[in-house]
Amino acid sequence: MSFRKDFVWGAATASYQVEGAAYEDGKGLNIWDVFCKEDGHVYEHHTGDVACDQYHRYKEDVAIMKELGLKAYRFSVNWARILPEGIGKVNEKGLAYYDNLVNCLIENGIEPYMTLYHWDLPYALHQKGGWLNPQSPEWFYEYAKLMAAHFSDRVSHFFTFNEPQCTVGLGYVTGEHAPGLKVGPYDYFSIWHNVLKAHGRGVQAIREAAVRPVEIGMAPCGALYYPATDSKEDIEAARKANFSLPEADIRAASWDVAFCADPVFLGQYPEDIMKSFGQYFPKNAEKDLELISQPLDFYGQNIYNAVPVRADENGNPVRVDRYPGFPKTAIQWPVTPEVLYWAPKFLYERYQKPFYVTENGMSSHDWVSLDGKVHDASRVDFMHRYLREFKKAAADGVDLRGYFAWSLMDNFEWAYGYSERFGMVYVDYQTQKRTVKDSGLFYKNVIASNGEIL
Ligand code: GBH
Repeated sequence: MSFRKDFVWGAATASYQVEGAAYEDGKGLNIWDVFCKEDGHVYEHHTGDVACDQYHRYKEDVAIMKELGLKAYRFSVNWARILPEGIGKVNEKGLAYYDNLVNCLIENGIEPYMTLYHWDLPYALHQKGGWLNPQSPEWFYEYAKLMAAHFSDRVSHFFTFNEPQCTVGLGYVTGEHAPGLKVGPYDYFSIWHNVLKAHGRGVQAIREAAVRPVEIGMAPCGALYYPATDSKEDIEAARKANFSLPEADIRAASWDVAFCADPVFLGQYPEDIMKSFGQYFPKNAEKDLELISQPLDFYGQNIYNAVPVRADENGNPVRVDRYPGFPKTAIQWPVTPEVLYWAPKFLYERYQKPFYVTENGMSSHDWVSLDGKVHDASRVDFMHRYLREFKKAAADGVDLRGYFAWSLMDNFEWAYGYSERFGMVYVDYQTQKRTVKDSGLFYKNVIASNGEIL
């Protein structure tokens, strides 16, 4: 068996990473606007002020998507463009931008997949304590309701949060991402819980306000594991590793897949999390689990790489060292195609929902060659290898619905600024000229054959 006939081949981006127009048309500030201006956070003081200027160039970008044959575009909404203060007064020009984008996508036969939160919290809400404020789920409810009421006539797929793990783990623990804080365990678990409550309130808001039936999900990330060999024991150890805490440390907790997905899909926090950290949770947190586990329509996961594990004599997972010279991408992430077979399989088994890979891709230090083209041979090979493994998961009966390449185009890679390029389309930031890379052309053929060429 291969990919379904209606399989969704897409590409993803996020508002702060591509839009630019940071100070235009009534947009309010968000935490990244501020974070990038403070010393020491982002590579060479880069900012998303202009980024790929998609705000002004969306028509050109949609034309490229059409040329590639994309079925869907997963983009995110810059909350402060819609609600400059995060709540309250609506900025009509912000709504107009997304109206234009959504309409343009639909006119070109590309389905909009809308993410409500990809890390750009309105700064006005940060000043009220951001995700630490117990009111934050209600702020998100208001915003989500507005978005669903306005867009659900044309948008039928919504994501509440992109990678809540990074919001909390990088924004509030390591401080690598905005707002750049390093909180202690009491705040950490409150923030985590508030974000999950906000997700639940967001789902309720979308269902209440939607004018048509819509599908709602999330796009989490997390540390993933695959078996080092095909032995039963190693497979079982890998299954265990994917849903348990490797060590009782809040940094590790942030990347525990089950810490986010169990409450959201199964209505409970994992036992090992509660055992190690229960004392830090807000009082009566379990009362909110019904809210947090609002029924969802699909399971999405951003997948980049994974760690090989084997079973020890008790069947517990042990990391296996990679051999010297193991392939890695420019940003130093290992190349592990087998994750696109094992992760969908393990996640589908546990959460039993139609499955999307909501992001997958790699960075390489591409440039325009003398022939005017961009020959990103490593990315072509990466996509080929990963997608072949993904196809095996389809053959194995995992209910695969879609795949979103990260990213459509090179963009602002957070703390790395523009120094890492993840796109299938090259962006010259000096001229804003776009060039489809070899990987874009490869993906076009994958899509045209519905994966048969893999
Ligand atoms: C995604 O983040 C983002 O959604 C996107 O905006 C970004 O541009 C893109 O990927 C590329 O970075 O191995 O346990 O230490 C992915 C961020 C970074 C999340 C590594 C998991 C470490 C988990 N990922 N991280 S672990």
